[in-house]
Amino acid sequence: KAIKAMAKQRVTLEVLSYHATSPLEEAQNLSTVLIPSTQAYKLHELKFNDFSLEEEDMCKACLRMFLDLDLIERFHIEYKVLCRWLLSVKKNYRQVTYHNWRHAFNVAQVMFAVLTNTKLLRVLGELETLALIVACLCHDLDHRGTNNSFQIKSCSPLAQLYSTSTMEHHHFDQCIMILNTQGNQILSHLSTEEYTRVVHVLEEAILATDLAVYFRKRGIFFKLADTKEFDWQKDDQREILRGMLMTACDIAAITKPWDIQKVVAELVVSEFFQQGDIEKQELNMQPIDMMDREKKDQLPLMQVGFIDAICMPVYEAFANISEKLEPLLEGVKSNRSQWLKMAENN
Ligand code: 5BB
Ligand code: ZN
Repeated sequence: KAIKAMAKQRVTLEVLSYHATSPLEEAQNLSTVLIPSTQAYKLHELKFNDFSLEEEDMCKACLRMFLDLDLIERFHIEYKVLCRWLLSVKKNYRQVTYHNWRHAFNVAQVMFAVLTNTKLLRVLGELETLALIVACLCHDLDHRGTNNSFQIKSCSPLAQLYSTSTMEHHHFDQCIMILNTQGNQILSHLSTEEYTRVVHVLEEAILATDLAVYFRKRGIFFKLADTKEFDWQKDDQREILRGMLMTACDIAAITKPWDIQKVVAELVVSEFFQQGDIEKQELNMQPIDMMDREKKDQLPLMQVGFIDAICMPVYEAFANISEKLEPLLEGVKSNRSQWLKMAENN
């Protein structure tokens, strides 16, 4: 325990709490501006354009989601604290190509759209909804643009701290540190039981964004969705549902209209190539094809593989659970045929 604590001190020095130096404090500003409607931002749309909002509008859109879900009233969240928390979360994303604040925001938006377009909002209830929205916004905090296997290969301090789900544990750590930072404590008015429960759901949800966890749990979920034998009253089934929702939202770019999917795939691949470059130049290792610039013509076929192995099954399951979610599946299918067409022209 003590050794762990020391290792942790070395790794996660501190979070950047949002802290304006100008008298026109940014959190103060954000807390006083008018927040446009859900319709104005198109937040209910499953085909929401990932690039439609500027940095500041993404914060305002987050406030809109909290307002519309009635989370502020229900959990007595101080509005200015929420503004400060959002700005802190945003600040603790790095300027990497893909795993940045915009990605976190887009994941939260899809979660909002999925929950509000279906009965799942009622199924999950306010507390789990709060935990899931917070989880989406925080699930990639302090991402360095490199994956778990890179942490292990490079012997990063993070890998010494957490041998499995390395980055996901770190994202959760960062999330908790922000929630515990003075002036950022959006959960401070919850009862002890509610607080404990939110943090537990939050941890499960962030850890569920590790692909390895998805593979471990998806079998049960697909069976429930196939046979429609799910009973969302049962805690264990709801837990799996929440994990699968996190995956579905995390990779939702694959369901978006082609012009958006194309741009996101370029960002993903550019981050992969940057990791591959470091592996070649600094670790003297041969990167896997996916991260090797020399193999970039394999991209379309890799996307088809990604769709078949990871994406299609999860959106098929959700289409079975709610017909309102069929557009996600239609989107994946349409992108699959686009990538296949490109692969054939290669
Ligand atoms: C993904 C798992 N990885 C360990 C090995 C490679 N695969 S993959 O073959 O399915 C693959 C996925 C290969 C290439 C890819 O992108 C090239 C642009 C992707 C891929 N990954 N494509 C995407 O559009 C996206 Br978005 C992603 C991001 C996946 C992040 C991890 C998923 C977490 C799910 C819980
Ligand atoms: Zn993510």
